[in-house]
Amino acid sequence: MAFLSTRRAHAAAPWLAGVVAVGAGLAAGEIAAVPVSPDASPYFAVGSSVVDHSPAAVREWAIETFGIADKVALFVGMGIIIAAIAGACGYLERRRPATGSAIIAVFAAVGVLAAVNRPGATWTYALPSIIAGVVGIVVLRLLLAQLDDEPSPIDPDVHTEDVRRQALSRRFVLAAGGVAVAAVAIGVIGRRMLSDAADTLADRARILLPKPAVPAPPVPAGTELNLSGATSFITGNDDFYRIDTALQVPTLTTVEWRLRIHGEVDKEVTLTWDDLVAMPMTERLVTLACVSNDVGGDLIGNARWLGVPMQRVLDLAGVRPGADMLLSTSVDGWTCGTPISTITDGRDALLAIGMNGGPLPIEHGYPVRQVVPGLYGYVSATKWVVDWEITRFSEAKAYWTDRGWSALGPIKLASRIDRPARGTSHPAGEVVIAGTAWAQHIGVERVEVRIDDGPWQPAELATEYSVDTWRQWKFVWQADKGDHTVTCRAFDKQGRPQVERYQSPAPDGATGLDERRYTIA
Ligand SMILES: Nc1nc2c(c(=O)[nH]1)N[C@H]1C(S)=C(S)[C@@H](COP(=O)(O)O)O[C@H]1N2
Ligand SMILES: [Mo]
Repeated sequence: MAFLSTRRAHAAAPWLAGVVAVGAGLAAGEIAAVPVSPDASPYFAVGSSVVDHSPAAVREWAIETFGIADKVALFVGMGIIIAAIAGACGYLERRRPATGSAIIAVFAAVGVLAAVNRPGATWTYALPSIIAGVVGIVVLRLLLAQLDDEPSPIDPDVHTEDVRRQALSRRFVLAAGGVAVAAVAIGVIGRRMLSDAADTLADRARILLPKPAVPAPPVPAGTELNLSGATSFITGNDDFYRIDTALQVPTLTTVEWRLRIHGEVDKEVTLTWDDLVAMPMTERLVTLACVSNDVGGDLIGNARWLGVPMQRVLDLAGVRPGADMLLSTSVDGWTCGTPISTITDGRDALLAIGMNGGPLPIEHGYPVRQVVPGLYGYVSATKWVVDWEITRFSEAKAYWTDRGWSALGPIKLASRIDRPARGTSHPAGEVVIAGTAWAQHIGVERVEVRIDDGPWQPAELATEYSVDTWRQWKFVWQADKGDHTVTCRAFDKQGRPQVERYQSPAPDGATGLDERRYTIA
């Protein structure tokens, strides 16, 4: 404390407050960038923009002078400049309140601009810089407030002044020191997570997927009805629903990835990425649905998956007789119990590495996940999968079955209205209703539509792609004036109709019919 009990130290306090506050803001920016993207970190977004926009001559000079350490030099240089300006912010804020805050706000705005202009950026890239700015300003004001109680120099009681100044100094030092320690800790953690994410992104950009030995059959004309507002037959990666328990998307590279197969097997096997990609690949279109998908919901998507048949991988280890469950675990510890019969009965259960022509997106399980046609995701679709234990349903439970959901989760027969949008108005006459229906691994036989309490009428079905993909349908309605309710129902190829009685998703998937209300004017 002693160093702050002198006048000079007091003069330095606002500078220190500025540096600590801006440091805290930058640390907050790092941690806030973690759920967004490594490119959204204000510090690195600005640094990268400087690199991208500096003239070639400057870049060459930097490379000549600093060699391969040119980027390190840039970030260290930026750090020194930022620290100097940050100190000045503290000084200015102390002399004329709000001036330092204004400069920090300008900094934050520069961060926002740099971040939203990174390749592939979305508006969420702005958030870390905004958070950094807010934290910087709030911390600066709080720290300077610790100095504000300082007694006036004309205080007649010199002795008291010394005592109060001592106490004040201690408070300021404790606050500034505490914030600085927290900022460094948070900044380091944030940076670690961001560089892990950056490693995974780089790994994903580098890998080449093998060509399928067994390609997916082409999508025939007529599978896609091409009606505006209807769901497309293949769901793009960005539109594909995402469900998992991961607060932080696991970051795993193909170099780190292993799949250990153990339990009731003839021999334990550990597979590397190279082992996996050396096996013949199968490509399939499979519709994946979440058990939490309510009637009319959108937690379902159809994608082109590339992977090794799970049966072949099981065969490497050899399943012992009596075992009936594959208990798979993700790198972040989520577990899933899949009936071994659904892997060995000839359906296209895949240990997938590709989605819609590229590597798996990181949030969809990079580098390796499971896809089993016919089963809800919670019992089949482990993302970031790293461990397979061969066991029995009588012995093991998995993440969701431990929380009351059914051990078995075949996807229920369902249909959905996709257009026109719910609650819209239309002129009397022809209204084209369209939707999707799915009877996974069985196939959709028929879809019917009912207007109000009228009779069930057949809808026109799109061409079937396979029993493992959803099927589009449409119904041309001659609508007359009034408020109407349109309902749909599907039948599967075993002749079973959709269950009409409503049941909520827990414990084994929703039932009930999708209906929509429209006004015909
Ligand atoms: N590691 C992991 N895998 C998981 C889950 C999870 O929470 N963790 N959720 C499952 C559930 S409930 C579903 S519906 C699917 C969703 O896959 P998607 O996010 O690629 O659409 O992933 C499955 N795989
Ligand atoms: Mo799910």
